[in-house]
Amino acid sequence: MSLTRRQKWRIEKIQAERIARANKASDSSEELLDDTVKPQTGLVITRYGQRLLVEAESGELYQCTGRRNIELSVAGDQVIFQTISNDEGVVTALLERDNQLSRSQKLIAANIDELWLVVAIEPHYQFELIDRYLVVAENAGLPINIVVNKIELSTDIDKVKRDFSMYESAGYPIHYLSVKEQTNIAELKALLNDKTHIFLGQSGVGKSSLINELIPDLNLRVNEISSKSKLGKHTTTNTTLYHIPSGGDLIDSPGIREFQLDELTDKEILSGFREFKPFIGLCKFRNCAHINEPNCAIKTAVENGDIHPKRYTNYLQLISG
Ligand SMILES: Nc1nc2c(ncn2[C@@H]2O[C@H](COP(=O)(O)OP(=O)(O)OP(=O)(O)O)[C@@H](O)[C@H]2O)c(=O)[nH]1
Ligand SMILES: [Mg+2]
Ligand SMILES: [Zn+2]
Repeated sequence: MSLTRRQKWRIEKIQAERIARANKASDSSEELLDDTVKPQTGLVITRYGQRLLVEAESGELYQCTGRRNIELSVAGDQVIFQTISNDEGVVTALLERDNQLSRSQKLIAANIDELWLVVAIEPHYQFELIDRYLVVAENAGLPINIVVNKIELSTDIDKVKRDFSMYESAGYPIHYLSVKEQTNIAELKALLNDKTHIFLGQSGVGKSSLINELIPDLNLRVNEISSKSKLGKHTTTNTTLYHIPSGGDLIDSPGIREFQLDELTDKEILSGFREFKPFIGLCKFRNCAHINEPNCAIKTAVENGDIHPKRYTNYLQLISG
């Protein structure tokens, strides 16, 4: 049903009134906005509820609130803000994002160049969880790497490598490392320059440990953030961006808990299996779910060895769960 011109006009009028009201009833901090203070661009370092920690181009950090009528921003966002004191400000605009990563409709971070899915020997990686993370990451359209941490705890590294061969043949670079024993840390470090990288993965796999290892003075930086925001000791409950002194940014994120599993749609799941892509649209039935249908191009690809059989069973498991 299309809207009549009159309906459209009404909707626009209501929206304009809402925005005007939101501007009027703005935060008390906003009333402190001084027209003589020049707006500047900033980078969102982290978000605590409704508050943002914003870094000015000078490197100074400001605790900010956002104007009510602008979309909430997250780590990695570029914003326009105005200072209201020597460590506080108000965000007045959100700049356009290159990309954004969300889970269950909740925004995690923005303007990311590469995603690193971290798994470990302990807590032991689970394929279903890996595939869920990959589906989320693929749907954000980001380049993805897989890190297998704590390899020194493995008694059968060949088995681990066999387990990850299906991800390798799907095109994901796999990095085996141990933060504890410094295995392959230098190699990883060399891959992280001059871009924004996000570390994602189950709680306890060592994302923060790895970031600490990659940024030697991070403890300083963590203290700096927590003393500024006055929110006590840093724990990974907030997605936070850190600068590598030699260039590049790392975003640490909290690991998910069981009850936070994403509700994935069949469409998202299908586009989350990147090696299926060349075969989609080639099945006999246009609405093929690639389960029991005859002449299914995905199943044929599995039989021909173009898709790893374990990846296909993982797909079936996700789609039926
Ligand atoms: N044995 C071993 N333990 C490690 C290694 N890397 C990290 N750990 C330990 O794993 C535990 C969890 O590490 P964290 O860095 O807090 O894990 P995280 O992924 O940031 O977890 P969340 O913040 O809860 O999502 C800590 O006790 C680390 O010391 C490793 O290579 N080997
Ligand atoms: Mg952590
Ligand atoms: Zn099919």
